[in-house]
Amino acid sequence: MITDVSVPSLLQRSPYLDISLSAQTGKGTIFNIISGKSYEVSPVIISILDFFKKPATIDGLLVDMDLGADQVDQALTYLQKNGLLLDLSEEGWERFTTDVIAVKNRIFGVDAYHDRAEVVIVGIPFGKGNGKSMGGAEFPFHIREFSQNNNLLLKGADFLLFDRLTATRLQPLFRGGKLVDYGNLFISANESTAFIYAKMHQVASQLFDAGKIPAFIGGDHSISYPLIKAAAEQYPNLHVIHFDAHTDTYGSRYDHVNHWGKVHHYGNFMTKCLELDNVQEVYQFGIRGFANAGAKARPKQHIRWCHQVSEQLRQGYRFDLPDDVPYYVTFDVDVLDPTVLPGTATPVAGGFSLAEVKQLFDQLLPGRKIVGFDIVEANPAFDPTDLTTQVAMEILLRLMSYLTIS
Ligand SMILES: [Mn+2]
Repeated sequence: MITDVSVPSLLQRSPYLDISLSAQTGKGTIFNIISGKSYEVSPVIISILDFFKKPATIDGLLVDMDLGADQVDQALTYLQKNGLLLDLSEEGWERFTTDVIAVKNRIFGVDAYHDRAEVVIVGIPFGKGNGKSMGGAEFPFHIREFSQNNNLLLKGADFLLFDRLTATRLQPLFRGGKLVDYGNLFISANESTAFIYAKMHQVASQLFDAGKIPAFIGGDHSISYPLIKAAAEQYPNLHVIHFDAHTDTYGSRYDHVNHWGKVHHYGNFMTKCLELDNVQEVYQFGIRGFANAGAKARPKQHIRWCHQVSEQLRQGYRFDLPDDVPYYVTFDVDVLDPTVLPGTATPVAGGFSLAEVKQLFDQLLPGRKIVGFDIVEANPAFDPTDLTTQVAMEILLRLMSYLTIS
């Protein structure tokens, strides 16, 4: 508050505002590009924002503008509360530059975000990281519509869809508001790709910091890099379980130029993850196809070929992964065979059946400390029958069933 000037706050106008002043009405309009919200304000407010174009303290403002301290106090409180003016000396000011837009058709009819939530579903409607199709951006909207159209409220009886063990594990999650739907990351067409990735990272960091388990719904696979980076900052011994037909460590001629402002893409996000010190080991399941003919594992990368895993599952082999370490799970739906899941931009023949994925989950996931997960590359543009959405929905529920909640 401005009354306490012993340590003057350093304030700056949010860089994500579109401000206009109407000569006719004399009123100003502030449009927050990040949140999509707009505010009608008096010209005084606009002058205050103008003053804070560059970082400044309020002392300067009081001298400069000849305003009453009460008036200024009110104005600054209003501007800061709405994320229009940032206090650069306050820890966590960055969170006001990002936003998640709530949705009305929340998945499974769960609550909107609140502090008691333990598992938080967040849509990341971003598809520009996939060079073949941007359709993955539609999936967070699509899966919620699917949930609503099928009246999937999952308050009780619907659990009979699943085997008893899965149903038993899911029930506590749907009680007492432990699972919430946060909405979608707000993405504006004006934003650079690098900036959008930075926002994903910020939103993920806030959730990890608050001790929540985020369940991200993509989006193409490039989104997983900022999400895993945020997880690894919170959990320095992070292990990643990666389901995919692809290793996503591919080079591209675009990597050497700043192609469309991209910092990485769907085909090399794992290269970037392996470079993170806090990512300890990465276990890849389902790798196959001609794109991987010459695949060699890098340090920390453990490739489990699809045909090899299928055979091992038949023989009842136990996969040996470390216990008592935090895991992040990234699930590219193309790990499934295209006959099971056709709706993805880069299908690869010879993938897992749904039964194999269930078996693999049951082998790998019980008792693990899963700190977050994502499901990516489901693409409604290639999914006229909704088969992909059905399967992705089942994967989402099954992954959630292994989470540890209080
Ligand atoms: Mn893939």
